[in-house]
Amino acid sequence: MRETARPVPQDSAAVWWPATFETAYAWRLFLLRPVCTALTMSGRMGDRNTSGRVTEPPPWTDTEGRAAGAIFGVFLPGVETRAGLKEGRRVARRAGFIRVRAWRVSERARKTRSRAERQPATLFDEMTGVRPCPPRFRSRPSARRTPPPPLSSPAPPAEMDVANFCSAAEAYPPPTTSDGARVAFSYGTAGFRTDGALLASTMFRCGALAAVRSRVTGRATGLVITASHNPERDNGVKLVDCTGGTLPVSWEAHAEALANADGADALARVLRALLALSDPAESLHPPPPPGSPPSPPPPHVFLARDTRPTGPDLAAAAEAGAVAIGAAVTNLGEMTTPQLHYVVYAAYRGWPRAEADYYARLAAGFEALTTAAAAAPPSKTPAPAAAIVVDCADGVGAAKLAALAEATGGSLALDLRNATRAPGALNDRVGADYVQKERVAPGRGGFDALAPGTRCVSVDGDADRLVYFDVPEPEAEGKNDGGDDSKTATMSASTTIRRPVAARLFDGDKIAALVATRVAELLARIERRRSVPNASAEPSPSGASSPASSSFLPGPALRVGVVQTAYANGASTRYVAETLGLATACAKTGVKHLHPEAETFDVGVYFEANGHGTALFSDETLARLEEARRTLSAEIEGHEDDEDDEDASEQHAEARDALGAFAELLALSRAINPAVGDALSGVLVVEAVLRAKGWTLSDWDAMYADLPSAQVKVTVADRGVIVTEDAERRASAPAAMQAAIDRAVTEAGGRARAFARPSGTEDVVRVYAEAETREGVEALARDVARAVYDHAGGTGERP
Ligand code: NG1
Ligand code: ZN
Repeated sequence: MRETARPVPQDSAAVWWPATFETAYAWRLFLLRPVCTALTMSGRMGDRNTSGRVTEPPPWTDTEGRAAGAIFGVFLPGVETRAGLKEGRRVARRAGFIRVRAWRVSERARKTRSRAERQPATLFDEMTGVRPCPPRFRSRPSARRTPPPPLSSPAPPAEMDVANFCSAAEAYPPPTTSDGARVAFSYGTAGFRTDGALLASTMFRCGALAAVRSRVTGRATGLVITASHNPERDNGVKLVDCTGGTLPVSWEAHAEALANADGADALARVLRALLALSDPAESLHPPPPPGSPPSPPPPHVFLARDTRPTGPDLAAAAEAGAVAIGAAVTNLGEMTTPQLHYVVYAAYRGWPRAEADYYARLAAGFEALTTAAAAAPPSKTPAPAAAIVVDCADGVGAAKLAALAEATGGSLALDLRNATRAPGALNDRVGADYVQKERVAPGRGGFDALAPGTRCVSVDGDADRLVYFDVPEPEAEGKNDGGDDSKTATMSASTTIRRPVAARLFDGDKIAALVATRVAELLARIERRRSVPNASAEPSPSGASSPASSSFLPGPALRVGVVQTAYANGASTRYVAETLGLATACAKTGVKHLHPEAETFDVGVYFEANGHGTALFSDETLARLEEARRTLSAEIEGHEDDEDDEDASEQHAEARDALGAFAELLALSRAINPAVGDALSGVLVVEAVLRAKGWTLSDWDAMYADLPSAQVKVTVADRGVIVTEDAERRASAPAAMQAAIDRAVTEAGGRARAFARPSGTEDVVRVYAEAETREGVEALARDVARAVYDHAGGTGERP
């Protein structure tokens, strides 16, 4: 982890001088300045285009705006006094020495890394004997005009240097198409996402956006460079808000305005407009903790990336953007998306936020969860704890899952497959998206050779999604290969992909149902209801069952809800509403929509069908649970002597049982990532719940039977022509398309349902269909795909 606690001026050099020489040395350089300037302009200072971007706008800037000779600016006495030597003087007082630092950035260096690295030391270096900065810093754009304050200083002023940013942005020109048009960027379901080679300018600008957001909210924000489940050549950026959640939807337009600003003037205009925003628009949820000053001080951006080959350069661009406008950056290197969310979440709350703290929290939660569950043993014997076989999608999750398993001290045994960094391997016929959409085992990793029923998990490229699955009896192989004819597609010289093997899938809907079931069971023990799962009860309008008056949790019953999207299988929604008696809600696709909806509940479980989700316990709920647990624990201790009284002993047993339920519920809240959906914490929670219930995968599968469903992609000329409503379950435009979909659904009959919506991460329209039979759903999906093709400008072959 490299923490740049404050902007680091790039291409810098430092040297220590005896303090007694300070004045004499500075004045000598001041007097030498005209000579040096002339030398620089004549090219004898090294690169003819050398430009200084130093402590102050130099007074001798030439007509082209270049600051020839400015490398000496740092030694001007006035500048020394104000900034450069302040630090030195402090040190000098202690040790009798001062430190002086000079900055140099060449125009060419900013354009070409390799050339910059070959650049010879300047005459200045030779004259002064100053050690040149390490080559890795040389290609970066200038940091900012003023040298950073010492580490111990208070929060930097929230002034941002738009002019410096705009000039640094010249090194990141926006891409153009082959006919010279500007590529337009739109903030999709989860940020900007496209071919990684096109993203440098967007990344640079997103760095600045994260910085501005940090300034406006007064807290650190985050930025993660990933394209999740997309192919390896793609990349993308997801912005993380200061609370640890996604960037508020209202700011997406700002992000687009910045990414698409054409030219320095437009860029400056957009930035100035953003800087004029005095509050974050949406209220921060929860409000920042009162009293303590924000740490780290704003503007500050946490940065991480997944394992894509374009990641390092794009991370450097994002960092440069944030630094150029005056923010400090903590570059965390490779991390899963949810880990970066957690870092920002923890910083917001003043919690320890190192990667090790994340593992420690999850592992401790898992241990507490399994300990609490063991105290109330399940009716059935738990399945023997064999290693869970994990498909890591050849992504960033591999190393992180290994670290998590280690943190649990062996209580979570994982057999990690597809954990390579082979070129082109990421998400290629492996990973959660592939397994969920195709309903087959990963194409690599030896999953076809596993014993039937082996517990398997697949995560996606940035490890924010997970699905469970197992492989069937060998004779079932090939029966459900989705019509895929790629029996031996070759991915690389050394890897052969076999025929897809059908998988029994446990997707996000099933995970949500499992977690919600456990929460409902624990609450029933706390609230002394004996009716969960509740097969008969009508769900109450609020989704909350009223507790018995003797509930161990004083106050109103907790409102538990499950939030899904239109892609949730109808059978799962029915199970949650009718069997569990819990509230359900449908949000638009993308965690940015599900998360806020889940926050409206005391305990909100949200999952997309693709396995992206988590469970949120509101702060008030956690405080209530903790308080009630403490009270109950004290009461139990106070009545230890009543064991002989039969009634008292029964009550005592109930109270002990409730105490165990409190402990498990609180442990659950710690084992799960509270900031966003997380495959790593998802594995912990699913394992703990299965162990607590003593369930095998078949028990879990028996919860409800999915309705047959199908997903198809249709390509159209402009997917923007489709406008959706009703949480994307219908299209308000094109009207003829929706009318045709309605006809197809009616024809399919029964519990059939279908919709079409433009993807926010790929240039396709996604069609979803669900019906009572497999034949019915295939026909429905085909008819809806045709409706899209015919009425929304389909391209290529008609479905
Ligand atoms: P799009 O491409 O907008 O459907 C996909 C997933 C989302 C979400 C995002 C972010 C489906 C149907 N859609 O969005 O749920 O995970 O990617 O990665 O799976
Ligand atoms: Zn993902």
